[in-house]
Amino acid sequence: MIKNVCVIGLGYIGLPTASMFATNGFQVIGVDKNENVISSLSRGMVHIHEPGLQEIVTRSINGGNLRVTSHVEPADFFIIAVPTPFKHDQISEDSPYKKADMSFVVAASEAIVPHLRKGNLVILESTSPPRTTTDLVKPILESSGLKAGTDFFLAYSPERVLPGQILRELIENSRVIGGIDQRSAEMGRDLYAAFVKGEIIQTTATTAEMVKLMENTYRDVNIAIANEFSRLSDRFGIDVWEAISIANLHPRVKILNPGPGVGGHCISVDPWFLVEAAPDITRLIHTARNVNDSQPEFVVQLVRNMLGDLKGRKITALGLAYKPDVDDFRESPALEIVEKLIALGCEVNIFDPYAATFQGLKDHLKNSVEEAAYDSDLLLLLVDHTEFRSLTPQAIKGMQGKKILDTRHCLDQAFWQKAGFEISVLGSVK
Ligand code: SAJ
Repeated sequence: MIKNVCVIGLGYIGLPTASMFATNGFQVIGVDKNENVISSLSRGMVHIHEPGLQEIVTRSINGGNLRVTSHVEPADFFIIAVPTPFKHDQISEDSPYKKADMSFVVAASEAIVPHLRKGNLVILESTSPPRTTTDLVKPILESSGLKAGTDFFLAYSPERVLPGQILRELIENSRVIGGIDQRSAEMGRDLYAAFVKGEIIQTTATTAEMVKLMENTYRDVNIAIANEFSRLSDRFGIDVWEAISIANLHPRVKILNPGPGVGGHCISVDPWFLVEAAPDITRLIHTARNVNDSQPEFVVQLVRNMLGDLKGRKITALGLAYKPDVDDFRESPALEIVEKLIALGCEVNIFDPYAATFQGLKDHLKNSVEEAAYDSDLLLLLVDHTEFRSLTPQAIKGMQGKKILDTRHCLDQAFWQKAGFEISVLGSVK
């Protein structure tokens, strides 16, 4: 008999996951409380830019295996893939770290309660603080009168896919299934085996939650050290990129890239879940977050070094997304830098080829590099989108000043110097 899967949250993870199940033998109900998302998906239009996603969603909907709606419906399996942002409270002396906003997970769990039946499996995929599955989700689901591990089953399975290659990684990556008991983990393994070709590892729910947080925290700490190396290189007048490439020849060293900061909805958020859960034993993680969060201010200082007083200066910002070739602007350091420069009185013109869906900064967003560069004093490269790698002097000939600050080590410094530009690269400002 065909089984039903109800996926709650049709964002970057929920929608690709729903489509995967729909094209692998399941009947899928996709739920999102955002009416705009439901109405555009009902017309077959995907609201997210992700290679291959539009095709697989169209196939799922046209084939009758994926239906979208704004309310949870009964199913054999429930998958929660809603966001877990942090609360946007300012960090202060009384509250020195950012705190997780679990309201979407709570709302999704509560929405399942009236539909929960014996034999169901509920899986939480949203990145969550340790013990969320057992201490937050389980009691809510048990308010139905059914008992977890006896009447219904419950597991945590983190998504670990990279935006830009989500569909491939959903299939190929290894998958962790953490059950509140062994039966729950086994049921989760059997479910994901429908499309996962990578290894499926079973463990406890809390271990799986920690695995996810550890992966992203590991990357955050490593980017923080790269950013600190770039500041040290500035201090000592060397090129951090050359130093990193030489250090990385060592067989046990793999230093990541410094940059304008760490953005996105994952790496810049998840380490806070550990700091909030155990502030007394997470000094290193907390410091790494602070280092990466202060990188946009460091970039503003580099701009100041090149231009002097910033008031009234015209700046061309190339890139607004949190990383190359995505249309995701959440926690983007590029966006933060632009906002800081505007607040300091600069006239900032922005071009980002992925900004069509971006709400805001309308007066500043331009339609081409040429338009954004016209009359400007400095070109500030903030995101290494593929198309910026082939930037030419011709495209920015309308600039008034001939200054470039490349925060991503994306442009060929010698080439631009030869073309008559004063070009500085973050980490090699001599
Ligand atoms: N960044 C640097 N230097 C680097 C690498 C990245 O400054 O060397 C910056 C990027 O520009 C970006 C941010 O870090 O602003 C994060 O980008 P990313 O590509 O490192 O990661 P995400 O956030 O797109 O995806 C991560 C991935 N996690 C790991 O690589 C451990 C992905 O596998 C996860 O599924 C995803 O988080 C998630 O959803 O948690």
